[in-house]
Amino acid sequence: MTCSPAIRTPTRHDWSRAEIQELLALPLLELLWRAQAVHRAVNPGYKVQLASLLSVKTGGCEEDCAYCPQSMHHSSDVAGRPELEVEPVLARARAARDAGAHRFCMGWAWREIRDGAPFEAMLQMVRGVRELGLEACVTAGMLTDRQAERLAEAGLTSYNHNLDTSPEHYDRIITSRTYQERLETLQRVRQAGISMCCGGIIGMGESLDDRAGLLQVLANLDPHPESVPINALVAVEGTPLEEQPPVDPLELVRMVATARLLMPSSRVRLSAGREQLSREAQILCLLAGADSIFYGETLLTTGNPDVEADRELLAAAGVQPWP
Ligand code: SAM
Ligand code: DTB
Ligand code: SF4
Repeated sequence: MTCSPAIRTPTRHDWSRAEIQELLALPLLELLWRAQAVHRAVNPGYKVQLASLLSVKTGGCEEDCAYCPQSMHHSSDVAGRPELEVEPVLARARAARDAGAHRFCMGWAWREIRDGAPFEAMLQMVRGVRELGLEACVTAGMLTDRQAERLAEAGLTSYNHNLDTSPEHYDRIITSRTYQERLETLQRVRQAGISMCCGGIIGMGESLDDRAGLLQVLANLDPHPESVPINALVAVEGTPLEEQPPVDPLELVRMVATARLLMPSSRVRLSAGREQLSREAQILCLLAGADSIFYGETLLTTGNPDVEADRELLAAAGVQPWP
């Protein structure tokens, strides 16, 4: 057990599910006050990191993730967009930087990274994004030790690979790969010295116990993932989850606050689902512990608030983009 110098709360990796359930179910203001104490202590001079997302290879994915419009198993499959080449990707990264982004995240709708021309192009993209002075994050499915090493050599800051939900709920959402495979990929990322971006989604019909279960697995990773995206399901027509009711925004606030309490020094990202949130709900999420948002009109295939709305959001909250 280590102690963050900024706070007296110990950083733990032995959370029980019952403890986490208790936090998630606290009276809302009590949960917020506790989370805020940690949030303030670890983030002096609080700033929000703006991360831009770009889908490099869209759709046609072999996996059957029930939430995802890019799975070839769903009628929503958005395949058909050409895979982007290095130069246009770097042009988008430059534009994102000029608009104020500090991190550039690139997605590939793959089950796993394959060697060959597309992987060589990915490495060039990573190098190019880093040369622009941006953090670079890639999300592209499973990878081998050697691929992780090569991504690290190219300067990759972070690899995104979400656990999505609890181990128990997982099989109801994805059948084409296992939780264990997800954990092994994360281990390879760590081994290569790349920082880990790992979180999940709420609003997929999971119970409170499942939410606690996801947070338990994340918080008991040692060290904690440096980056924890918390997504609210974007229910896309044609996916098996198209009829899921929208999550109560206060549930998202609870999830963010609990993530902040469990993983004090991690960057907690308020991710998909912001388009459906009021300005006030988003500000509550920032207050609860989020210190990053996705910035730019699209996520991978779905919408995100436009840049102007996000500038106004931050101005209304009185916070600056990071650094
Ligand atoms: N194929 C890679 C993988 O699954 O790791 C990378 C791309 S995948 C689209 C990245 C993440 O986006 C998923 O792990 C999931 O958490 C999130 N995601 C995908 N569709 C979503 C949706 N409809 N709503 C919320 N989050 C979603
Ligand atoms: C993450 O957790 N959320 C982002 C990022 N990591 C790659 C992706 C959200 C995707 C939402 C659905 C879409 O736009 O296709
Ligand atoms: Fe493929 Fe990733 Fe979508 Fe799953 S979440 S279907 S792995 S692109």
